[in-house]
Amino acid sequence: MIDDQLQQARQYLAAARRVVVFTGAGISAESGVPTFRGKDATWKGMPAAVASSIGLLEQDLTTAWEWFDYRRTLLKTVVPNAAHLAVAQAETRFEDFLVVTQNVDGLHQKAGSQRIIELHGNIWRGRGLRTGKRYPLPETPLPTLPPRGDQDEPLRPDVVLFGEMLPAGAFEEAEIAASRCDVCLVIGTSGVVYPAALIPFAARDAGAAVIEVNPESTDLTPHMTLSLRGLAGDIVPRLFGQASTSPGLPFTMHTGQG
Ligand code: BV8
Repeated sequence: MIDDQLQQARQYLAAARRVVVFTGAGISAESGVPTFRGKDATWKGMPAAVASSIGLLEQDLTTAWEWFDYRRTLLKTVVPNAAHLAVAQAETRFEDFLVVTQNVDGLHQKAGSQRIIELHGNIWRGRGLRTGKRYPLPETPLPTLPPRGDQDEPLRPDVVLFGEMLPAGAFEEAEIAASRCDVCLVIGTSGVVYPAALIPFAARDAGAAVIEVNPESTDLTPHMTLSLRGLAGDIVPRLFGQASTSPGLPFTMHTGQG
């Protein structure tokens, strides 16, 4: 079953020029990053979606930072897994290849991916509450909460919180790329957070093959061209012909050069 589906998925990729890879927390699970719906998706009794809400940030900036610095300490030692690496290595094999991620962990960059849209921001950056100026914040734990920028300006995490809009242009650029791609891979997402979850639909509605990789079925599954059951770290490398188990399928990627 999985091998037939993998074969089909590889054929879609072999014929593709433009690819969008849409990822969620599940692609980082094998690196040890907790998912949002996993068993430990609460903090100090608060559901992650509340701890990551604009409401908490406006009410209590310090507690909001305690939540994000707690996650930064968890992320300090994690490294990209085979799925992140396979995605990064596949980038140059296609005429157009774009990673659209909901993750704020920065693991796609660490794996070497170049073209990335971080729909929900990045946990390793801060942003001036007043000026909106961005600051890299590589150190964790942070010496002071909230961290400060120039003129002692308090900073906030440079992530998109529940109840606030996505960074201008990010969603639109991702939606355009999805509507132009031949294949959209949907890796490790439950597809419940909007407007991000509209990206796979934009690809499907434009006629692309939409291929899900997830150990469980999701709200997106009924709308997928193919839904491959399994872990990203196992399936994604095989999708791109690394460690392929099926002989005889000449694995040439379309690079647009005839
Ligand atoms: C907004 C950054 C305008 C912070 C995040 C329409 C309908 C319903 C609700 C809404 C709607 N429109 C807006 C809303 C409200 C809300 C929303 O979508 N709520 C949901 C919960 C119902 N959306 C918003 O607030 C958005 N803003 O709409 O602004 C507006 C403004 C005011 C009022 C209304 C509208 C902003 C949303 C962004 C929030 N920020 N992250 C942070 O990281 O803390 S979202 C965050 O949660 C992640 O970035 C990600 O997007 C989401 C988690 O989802 P997943 O990544 O999919 O992870 P999850 O744990 O759910 O699933 C993991 C999957 O992986 C599972 O399926 C599992 O089976 C699989 N898996 C596990 N292991 C593996 C695996 N897969 C492969 N391999 C494995 N090894």
